[in-house]
Amino acid sequence: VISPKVFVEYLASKAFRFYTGVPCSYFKNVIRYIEDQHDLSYVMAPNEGSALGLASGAYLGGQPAVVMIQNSGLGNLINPLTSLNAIYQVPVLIFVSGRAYGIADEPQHEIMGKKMTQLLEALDCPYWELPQEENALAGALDKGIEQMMTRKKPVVFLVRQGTFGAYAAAPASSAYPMKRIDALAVIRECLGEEDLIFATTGKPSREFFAIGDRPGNFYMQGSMGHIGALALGTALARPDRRIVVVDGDGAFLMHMGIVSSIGHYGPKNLVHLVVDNESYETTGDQNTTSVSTDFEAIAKACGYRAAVCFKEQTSLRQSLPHWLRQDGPVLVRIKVNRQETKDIPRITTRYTAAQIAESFKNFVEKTPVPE
Ligand SMILES: Cc1ncc(C[n+]2csc(CCOP(=O)(O)OP(=O)(O)O)c2C)c(N)n1
Ligand SMILES: [Mg+2]
Repeated sequence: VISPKVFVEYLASKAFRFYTGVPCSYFKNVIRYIEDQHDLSYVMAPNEGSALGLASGAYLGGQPAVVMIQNSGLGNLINPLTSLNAIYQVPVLIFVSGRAYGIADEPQHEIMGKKMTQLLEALDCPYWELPQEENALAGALDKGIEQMMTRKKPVVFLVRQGTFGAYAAAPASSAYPMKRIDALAVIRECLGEEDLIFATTGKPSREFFAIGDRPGNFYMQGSMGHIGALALGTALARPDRRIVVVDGDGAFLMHMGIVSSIGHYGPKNLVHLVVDNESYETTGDQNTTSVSTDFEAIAKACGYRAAVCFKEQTSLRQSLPHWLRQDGPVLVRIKVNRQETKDIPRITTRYTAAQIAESFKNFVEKTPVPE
């Protein structure tokens, strides 16, 4: 086990003071440690490709930089890796967590966990496993950094589960009275029987499943940030069915461009809910940038017919049925706190991902496509 302090201090001694990424729970304590250091910065990136862009810009600005991501986000990073860093010869030190890498894990991680080393090889990207013992750390990092500088390209360290030890940071506080699961319960109460629901990646979909599974719920397991696109596709294919998206702030920010597409095509049958805790709660409660971003203004500027925000349960319960029946697209931002709900079951204990898609599609097909 490597202490976050030892890891970060060693990197800082090699001039790495600029860190960026999208969180994985494997890096939870490292991110907290960096955020607590006055002379280091952790820059929140909306997605992994942006993280590599940010780190590359820092390098051009004279600051060598580190990217920390989950392996699920390797897909997002490949575009700048191949068409920016490789050809412009911009070195960046990248740490990639190994979900489903040599361990049993959730199905959404399986393919990437098995194939990521082959992917890195295909991309001519040098990679090593990060040692799990502190006494091997300096040697391994030195070798990687040396290769990165001489070859003038990004190098990757794969990080196994449990590599980093504990770091006790003060928990982030939040003044909003509602818990995420309570907001989800209100949403569940207000749904019509025929409504089609798309619930976002991570704990929001797990909690929504726990509150009360119903036909017509699509639970996104991986593919973070793409729930809006999925819902827009179904909304356009089935203008006769009401589509309700249950998004998270981190996921909404990840591929926010889809908001412009939703606004542009303007499906009347789509309501976009964002359960906003200003956090990537699922991966260990790291801050997102949502605190400083006006989602309602963005939605309206992109062509949504209305955008509203609720901060407590009573008004949400009173008004949500109205907004769910309005002509869309409508954005409903729901501010919730960062309190964790323990022991939420995994959806995969009941359904495979393929079963989720199949039963959803069957539910849609119960009513024929209108002429
Ligand atoms: C491309 C990608 N990057 C990172 C992750 C890891 N991940 C899973 S859920 C999650 C946080 C989601 O945050 P948000 O949408 O705000 O939901 P919350 O957990 O806060 O309710 C992250 C970072 C992932 N699954 N996919
Ligand atoms: Mg969140």
